[in-house]
Amino acid sequence: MSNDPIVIQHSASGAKCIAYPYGATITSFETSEKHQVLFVSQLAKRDGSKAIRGGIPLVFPQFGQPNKDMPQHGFLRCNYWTPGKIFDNESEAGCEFSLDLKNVIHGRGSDGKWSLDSSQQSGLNVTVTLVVKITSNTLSTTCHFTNTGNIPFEYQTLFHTYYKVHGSTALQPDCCNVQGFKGYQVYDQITKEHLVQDEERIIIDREVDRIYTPPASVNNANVTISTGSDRSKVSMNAFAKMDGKDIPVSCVVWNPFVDKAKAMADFGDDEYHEMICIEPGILSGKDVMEVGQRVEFTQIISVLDQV
Ligand code: TA6
Repeated sequence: MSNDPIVIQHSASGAKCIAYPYGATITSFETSEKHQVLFVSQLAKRDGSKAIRGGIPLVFPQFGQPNKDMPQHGFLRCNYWTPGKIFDNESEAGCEFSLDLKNVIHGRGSDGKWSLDSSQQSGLNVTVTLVVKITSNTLSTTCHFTNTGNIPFEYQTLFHTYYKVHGSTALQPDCCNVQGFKGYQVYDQITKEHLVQDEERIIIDREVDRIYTPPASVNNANVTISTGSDRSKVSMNAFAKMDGKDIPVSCVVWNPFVDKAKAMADFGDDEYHEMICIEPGILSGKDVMEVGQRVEFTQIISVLDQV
């Protein structure tokens, strides 16, 4: 399988996006003002040996590794997708990537519903496409899932988005912070504590690995992220529908900080100063896709203050 990067240019605005067929992982989005939105580690592997450390890795059917027999964060980001034709018109440019589960060998696990039997068959099947679109200052990603098998399955899915924090200022609250989660339930994956987000601003002052779950009345995620000493700001809006019905979208905020940064071979020891992950996802663990059902999950990233 080719892993040559796919370069999407929006001729009308000069915006540009790069994505790899391996994992259908977007690794770069530059606005019409040449402002880079995404972070990729200098040590990231781009040779298909492991998921790319940065950009927008795709997570499905599990977040984390509840099924120990399947890779952490599932198998979308560690298999080759097929890129479709690039489109480029006055209003936007983009490309669609598709993944046929029949070609997904790595990471299905060898027990449980997702594994293959001796004839390489599985009761489970799902078709997945990723549609990437860019305009002068926005990057949108939509995953379409269809249960094309003959049994229902539980799933989680998430855009594991790494934002570049300009000027290496992720630990400076006035340069890097996230707003929009006030009133959310919070599960801290480090301390195992459950709490409610009562501060408007979230900052990075330690290893941060928290799941933010919206109150009952909220389905979509709408956050504003300050992304560096250049005073740049990004808005992120995420929403999901199952056969047209809203699905609540949670979000993970992650920064590995000192120790976790040192522990990752594909991440520079000091790179935690240069990034923040804001990851919208369907994470309840109780969401089921019945046979024939379709889920559409979208993330729209807009650069607000280009400098
Ligand atoms: O999204 C946060 C998280 O689940 C962290 O716990 C950390 O493991 C991060 O994802 C990166 O996971 P990865 O498998 O890409 O190293």
